[in-house]
Amino acid sequence: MINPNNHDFHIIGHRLCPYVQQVVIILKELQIPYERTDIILSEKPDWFLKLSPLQQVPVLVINDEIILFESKVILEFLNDLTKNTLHPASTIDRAIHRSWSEIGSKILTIIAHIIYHDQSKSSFEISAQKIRNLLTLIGKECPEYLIRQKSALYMIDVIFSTIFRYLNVFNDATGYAFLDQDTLIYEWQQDLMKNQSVQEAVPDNYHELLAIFAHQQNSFIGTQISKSVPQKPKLPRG
Ligand SMILES: N[C@@H](CCC(=O)N[C@@H](CS)C(=O)NCC(=O)O)C(=O)O
Repeated sequence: MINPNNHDFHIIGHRLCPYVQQVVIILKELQIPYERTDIILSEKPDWFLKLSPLQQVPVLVINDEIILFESKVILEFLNDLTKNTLHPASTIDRAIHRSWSEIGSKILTIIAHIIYHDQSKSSFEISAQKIRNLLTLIGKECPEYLIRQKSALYMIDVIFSTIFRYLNVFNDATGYAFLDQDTLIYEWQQDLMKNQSVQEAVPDNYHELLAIFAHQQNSFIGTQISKSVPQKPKLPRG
């Protein structure tokens, strides 16, 4: 069994990537020491192209020799290291938990569509409505104990915290209500975003960086987020 305190963990990421955030949140939650290197996705360095089989982040490098890729695999590895503390205890609950986490993966795919492809307000709204519908479904069908406040973060919390971070920015920029207040999901969002590991998984200027990144994709949301950032910053490409 790998003891994280006796091994070097090095995460290769990108400042905004939600999948990288998930790994970083778990590393922080579990107090596993790690080193982090962020790359620019549009200018991937040669060492990264050689290292990452799918040329995507996150990649976890252990002891400069073992390469793990795909966020779910890395998260499950970290969970195994810590004796399954990121999932509920019973087998059936774990399966239910994983099923609902897949809705989170689906929402992240729609968010990527919004950032990269939705060029008009109407196409943004079609995608936003799909997210709203999925969140409403979770509020109705997902067992409450999976998302009610618990003593520690579960994997499902980690996945959804990265979603809620985006939705907060999208809401500020467009006024679109992805969630209704006074609902369980709304409370869940509020609780998760207060979490220190969730807050620290992105740079302090996340909002500005996301504005620049999304603007570079020529999408509707990019323009809206740029307008909502108080001062147009001059920051490096990301
Ligand atoms: N299924 C992958 C998805 C990771 C992913 O999409 N990463 C994006 C950044 S958020 C990436 O590296 N994209 C490569 C690129 O934009 O060239 C995982 O879960 O690790």
